[in-house]
This record gives sequence, C-alpha cells and structure tokens, in this order.
Amino acid sequence: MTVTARPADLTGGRPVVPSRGALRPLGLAEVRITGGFWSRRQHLIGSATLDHGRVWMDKLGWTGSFLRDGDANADRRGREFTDSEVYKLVEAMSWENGRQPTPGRDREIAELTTLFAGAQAADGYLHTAFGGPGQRARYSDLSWGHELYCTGHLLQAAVARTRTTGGDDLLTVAQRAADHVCETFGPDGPAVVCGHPEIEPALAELARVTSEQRYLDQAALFLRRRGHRSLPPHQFGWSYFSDDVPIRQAHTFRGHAVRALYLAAGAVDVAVETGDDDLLGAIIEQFDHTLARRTYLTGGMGSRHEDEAFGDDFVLPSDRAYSETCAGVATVMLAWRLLLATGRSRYADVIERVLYNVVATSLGDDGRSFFYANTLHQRTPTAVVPDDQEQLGFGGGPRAPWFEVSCCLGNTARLIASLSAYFAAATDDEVHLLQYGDAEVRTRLADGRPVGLSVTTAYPDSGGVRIRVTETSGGEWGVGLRLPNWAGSGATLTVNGVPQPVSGDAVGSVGRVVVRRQFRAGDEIVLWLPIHPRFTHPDPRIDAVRDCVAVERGPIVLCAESLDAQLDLDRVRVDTAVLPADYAAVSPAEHEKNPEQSTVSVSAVLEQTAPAAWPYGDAAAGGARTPTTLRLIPYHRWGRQGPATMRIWLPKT
Ligand code: FUB
Ligand code: ZN
Repeated sequence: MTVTARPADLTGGRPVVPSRGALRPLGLAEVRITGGFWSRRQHLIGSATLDHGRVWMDKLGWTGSFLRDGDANADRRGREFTDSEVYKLVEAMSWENGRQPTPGRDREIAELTTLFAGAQAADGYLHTAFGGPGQRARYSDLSWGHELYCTGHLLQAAVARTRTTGGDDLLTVAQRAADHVCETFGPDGPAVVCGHPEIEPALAELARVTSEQRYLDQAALFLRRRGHRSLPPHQFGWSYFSDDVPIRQAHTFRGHAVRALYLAAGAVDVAVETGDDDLLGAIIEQFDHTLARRTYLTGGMGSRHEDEAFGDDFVLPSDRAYSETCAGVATVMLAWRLLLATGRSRYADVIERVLYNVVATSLGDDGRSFFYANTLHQRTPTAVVPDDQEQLGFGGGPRAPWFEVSCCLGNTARLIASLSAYFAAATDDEVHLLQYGDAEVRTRLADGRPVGLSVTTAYPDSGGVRIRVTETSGGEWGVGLRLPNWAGSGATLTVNGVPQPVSGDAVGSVGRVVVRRQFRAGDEIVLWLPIHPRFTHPDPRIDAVRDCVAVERGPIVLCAESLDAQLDLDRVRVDTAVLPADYAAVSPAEHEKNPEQSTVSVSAVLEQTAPAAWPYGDAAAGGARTPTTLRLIPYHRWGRQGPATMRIWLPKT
C-alpha cells in the first residue's frame, strides 16, 4: 500500500476518507453524475424513494418510537432494528442534500435530528427498544438486540451530514452515543461484541471525521474481541455472527452475509488507519476466496435463505439465491475501501458488477418498491404487490413497497445518493475514472493545480467513453481509465484522435491505462470497450448450473424473462455454437427514448417434456426440440412488466 498521510477533511461529501492509501477519494463536491443510467436512479431516490421511506416509517411508528422519551414503551412497534432504518434514511437524505441541496430536505434532517436528541439518555445511550420502563435492560441481548448496530447507523448518518454540510446537532448526538459506547465497552468493559457488526466501520469513520483516536481504538477493540465465541450458542452457530474464529484466522467470509461484509469493511478501516498490513492482507484473502467460490454471477452474495448466509464453497443455486440487496451494498462498501487502500481495479470491477446487477435490480421503476432477495431463477410468475401492502418477515418474493424488515431500501438509497463519489479517485498527480457515466470531475492535484474532466457516454448501452479536459493549468498530469476485466484485451484508446497502446506495459496487471501528458483544455480521450454480448460459463464445481451458460453484455448480466409464463423457460436450451447478438427490434428512436431496453438474442431450442409421475428414469430425459430465438433482457429489468418467470443460467443444447 502506498502510504500518503493526509489530514482529515470534513466536507466534500466523501463516504469514506482514509488517511492513507493508494487512491484519494473524491467527493460529491468534486464529481457530479450529469446524465445516463445512474443519473436516472439518483433522480428517483431524490424524488420518490426518500419520501416513500419516510411515509412508511411514520405510518408504522418507527419514527414515532423516538418520541416517547423514556415513557412506557411496551407498545413500541417494529423489530429491534427499526431505529437503524430511520438513521439510514437520514444518511441517504444527507447525501442527497449534499448532491442537490433543498431547504425542505435540510429542515427534515434537522427535525429528525431533534427527535433523536430528545430520545437520547443523559449518558448518551440511544435506542428506542431497550432500557426504558417496561423494556428489556440495555445490552441484555447482544446477539439479537442490534443496539450497537443501530448506534453504528446513527454515526454513519452523522458522518454523511457532517461531510455534506459541516457538523451540526446530529454530530453532537452521534458523538454522545459514541462516547457512551467507548465508556461502556472500552478496555475495562466486558469482552463482548454486538451480534450484528456495523459499529466498527461507523466508529472508524467517526474517528476520521472528528480526529478522536478513542473511536478508532474502540473499533479496533471490537474487532479483537470478535471470534472468541462471546455470544451465546445459537442454532445458526457462531459463524453466523462471524464470532467463530478471530478475524485474522479466517480464510473466507461465512455466516450472515451482511454481518460478515460490514465487519470486513470495518476491519479494512482499522487496518488502514493503524498501518496493520496483516489485518488488511487477511481481509483481502477472505474476499478473494469469497469472490472465487461464494459469489453469484451478478456479484450477489448469500445463498441460504434460512439464515441469510453464505453457503459452502460453490453452493450457488440460482433458484435459491438469496443475494440480499444489503449484501450487495455491503460488498460495495468493502470493495471501495480495498480499492482506495490498494488501487487494484479489480475492486472497481466488483463494484460495477454489483451496482448494475444487484442494486439496480432491486430498485423498482417507481422508486417505491424493491427486491429484498435477488433470485437468479424465478420458477413461478411473481405476484404483484399492492402499493400499501407490507411483506411480513424478510427475504424472497417480488419487489414490494415495504417489508417488515426494510433494511434494503435505506441501504440502496444511501448508496445511490452518494454514488458520484465512487466514480473517480485521485493519486497525487492523476485522476482515475473508476465507473463510467456522464459526469463532471473537478478537483485539485496534490500540488494544488486545478484540473477538470467532462465525461460523455451512453455506457453501458455503448462501450464508447469520451473524456474532455475542461480545466488544466500546465505541467504534466495523468488521467487513469479503468479497463474492466470483462473487456479482456479488446479496449482501444485515442488521444486527440491518435491511437494509443492499451496493452502490455501501458496496462500491466492493474486493469487500467493512464494517459499522462501536459494536457490542454479541450484535449479529448476516447476509450472504446468491446461491449458486444458474450457467453459466460460457470466453474463446473457450481453443480447447480453445471452445463449451463449465461449471457453478459459489458457489465450487464442478461436473463430470459417470460411474461405470464407463455414460454416455459425451464424447457429452453441454448445453442452456444451461434454467438449471441444484439437484438435489433428496437428502433434507434425507441432506443433513444428508453436506452435500457437494449436486448440480446440467442439461438435456442424448446424441448418437449412429457408429464411424468416420477421425475427420474433409466434413460436421459428430453423430447423433440423446436428451434427458436430467445430474446434476453438485462437482468436488472426483469419483473417490471407484470408477473413473470425468469432465469439467468440456461442449459446448453
Ligand atoms: O438484522 C438487520 C438487517 O436485517 C440485516 O443486515 C439484514 O440481513 C436483515 O436481516
Ligand atoms: Zn437488506
């Protein structure tokens, strides 16, 4: 890791601000998404999702829980972690307000902050389900109580608010809560951990915002205490809580996916701030293992519904994919930290995969519904959930306006609202573009020189990315461009129309090309990525999809969707001798209106199946085959036109 110590900065809208690392993050103030795929979703979050979340949280009494201030709370409604949903909503509102300030949103954040402050005990403790009259005692249920988890989300909301508008009362509430945590669980406190990690990355980030060493020390202490089975035995095992082995001794992520990923994110924060390269190396190893053996093609993680957990290596069944949206968001959190620490483009590839294929899939077109679990194979047509219906419990099922466990909505909102911060980062004298979309970048190099870039592209529909230098003040500097792993060696590059090498030493093993020169305003770099559709084959050890094939186009995973199940997708086989092709039925004008409609076609057969009383036999099954052309759509678009079946992996002929 390059070690560049940097002073903490409070504003600028960066979700994560490590004091050292290979890349320096740029914030909402330096990178603006100006159009395209993610701009449409940012608009949706700001215009619909945040208000939708607020309406439901008011209706269900989750915001009201903060009002009772020590009165009998026996009628408090919702699960133990509903406070966290209100905090996550405030975090998302803060990023959105940083992206596009509005007085109304600002007032709303202030009003909710007043609610939180009113519910906070004199010693800083703040949780609406514990410690009040008629309630369970504070910290009496560390496995399931989520008290420190909720505190973590309060801290992250305050970090977002502080980094977008400067410190205010929310930071005061958060610091009082964090001080309470340090006093209760400090070096002389009980050697216990919260069943749901989250306090760890939150304390580390609060330390970065406030320069308070004790918060970082407390995060490190919680990490050291985990893995010693301090939580009571449970049917899911200690691994569910990542409390089975000390964090440095583990070789993979395991147990509850969101818990494991949040914990790893906190571990990277602590490793980076304390210069603990062993700890950093341990997390890199665990993530590598998890990506190689426990991750869906979509980038989704978690294949077990019962405990929302990772399965064993290669246990990745499509029709039982859990792939919780929150696990996708947590993967982005972790990959982003590792990208900043190491500079490895591989992590930006992971972020891209998860964004397009998990996060974008979850969010409904109206911004008011979402998938909790993101299956890769829907066998029966999905139901349509009425706007006012809450899904009880959690997990699978269609996009729904609300779940009893509604963790995913706030996570999606806070990530998308802050997404421009994940588009670019800098070294001392280079600006690196990490995600592609219409964007404006304006920042200063380490020596203070102002630089600016304007990016225009139809990505991910098209592979062309045009970058214009809008500001420069002399001297050499560099523009780094990520070369996604899926692009292989097919990328091409021109600078002011002159072709440049995009291979060998120009790229190395890091997955990026850097154009260095004495730029002049108006200079133009054009990158072409080979975005045509391609077949993707699974590792044969993923038994559930052995002999199947998927189709990807650039960063997008495609799927077959059958509206009203008119086409029985379980009888389709794909002929891989014929390459997949862009489907031309959409006219250029239509495509302009809705670019996300682009589809791909593959040659296939439809196989006859006879009804059988026993689905096994002494001869290979399979009847007559009728040739057909199968049209595939981006996976993130499935389930939007009505009840449908769907599958990503298709058997080969
Ligand atoms: O327990 C809080 C959140 O609810 C978890 O992160 C999600 O997996 C869901 O169970
Ligand atoms: Zn969730």
